[in-house]
Amino acid sequence: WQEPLCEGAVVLRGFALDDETRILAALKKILAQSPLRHMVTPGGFRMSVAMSNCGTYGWVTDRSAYRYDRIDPENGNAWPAMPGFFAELAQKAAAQAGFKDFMPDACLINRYEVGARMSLHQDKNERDFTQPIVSVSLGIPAVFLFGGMQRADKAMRVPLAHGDVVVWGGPARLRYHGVSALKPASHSLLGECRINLTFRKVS
Ligand code: MD5
Ligand code: FE
Repeated sequence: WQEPLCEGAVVLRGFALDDETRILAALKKILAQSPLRHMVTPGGFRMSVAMSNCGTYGWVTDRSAYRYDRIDPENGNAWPAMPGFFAELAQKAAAQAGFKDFMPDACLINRYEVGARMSLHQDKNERDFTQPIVSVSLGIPAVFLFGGMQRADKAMRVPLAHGDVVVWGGPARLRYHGVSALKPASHSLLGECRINLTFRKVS
């Protein structure tokens, strides 16, 4: 079930559902090594979303900058490896949207509890914007804000549910986007939270 949002952006409804059990089991191991944490932005704000990473690179922020790093600053170790089936899932989704041979080297893990949100931003710390970003939604539903090329452009509201996968590429790759504050709800496997995996090609 494919739902194009605009050129380059496609929602694959339920694409990750067959893998939900495996994904949650893998996340449990990853997060035991590199736990979710609330990072602080260069502006000094504590993010309401808790984050961790797996793969060669992880996205981090602190008081000095946003960046990708091979090392988890909390423990000084490399990030946990990206499971092979994570990369395959992302590659299959990208291929469905027309992006061949997507080889992610970073997977950012975002956990939203009720009330958590992500304000409008662009993802531009990666090197090659011809590479898409693949995002996997798990747990309680969220309203995704899909904006334009300017922060002030009006944003489309896109509901995303457990198992939905979105591929953001082409002209959609650099659009402003965010997530509305999560409404209270409960999911049978994840409880009162949403987890989003974003697969990226950083280097
Ligand atoms: C989320 N995460 O639901 C989203 C999914 C992030 C983030 O935004 O940076 O961690 S990724 C959505 C995305 C990525 C790249 C481009 C666009 C959307 N877009 O053009 O709308 O936690
Ligand atoms: Fe983003």
